[in-house]
Amino acid sequence: NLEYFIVPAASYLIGSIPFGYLIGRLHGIDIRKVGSGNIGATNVTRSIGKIAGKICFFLDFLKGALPVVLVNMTFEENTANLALAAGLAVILGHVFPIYLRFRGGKGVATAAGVALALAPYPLLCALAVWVVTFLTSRYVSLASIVAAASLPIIAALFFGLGIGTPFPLANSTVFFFALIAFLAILRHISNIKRLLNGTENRFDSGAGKRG
Ligand code: NKO
Repeated sequence: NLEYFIVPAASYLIGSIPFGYLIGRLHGIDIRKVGSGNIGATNVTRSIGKIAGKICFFLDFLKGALPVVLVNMTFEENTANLALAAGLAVILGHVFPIYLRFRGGKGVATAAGVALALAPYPLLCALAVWVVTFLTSRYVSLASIVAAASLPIIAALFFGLGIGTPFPLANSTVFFFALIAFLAILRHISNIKRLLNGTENRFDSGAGKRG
């Protein structure tokens, strides 16, 4: 069962590739020192521009989906546990990247990629929750927090109704979504503090504070 070591290790290294940081470097800035200081797509959009932000989101998202898709393609049976292990490892790589002294992003785009590969319908619903929350509040961070919290609930509903389960381990998947949502929300503590004291930046009103 060597794959239970190799797959998570390789996934962690893939997750560690800090696309937001690399895009910043290409533009001659250290993304960790501008805007919110986060290496995610939101801060790349805020600090560099819309196209760079979209590229960052796409690459961070793809990086999440890739290990899970590869596991499901490579291993014939019993892929469910290994796919979950790959998904967790790639998100941990993004949040605690070895190349940036373990100081990485908040794991929203990468977790969305993992979730798309594991359970596409629940992820699409969580995406809708993200869009509605963002359009009504104009806070990216709030949208990410609410969408993350909604994902395990939506997945439990879908699996409970027997819809959209391409996957044998429904209970483990719901638990897994709860775990990655908890991690993503923990990474938003500085955003939550700003939301509570009214200093969080709305998306269309300039740069955020460090944190
Ligand atoms: O710089 O602290 P900041 O204001 O940048 O950034 C806060 C932001 C950090 O996240 C990002 C990634 C941007 C993602 C945008 C679109 C995401 C759509 C995802 C929908 C489903 C989410 C499921 C999450 C499962 C844990 O928040």
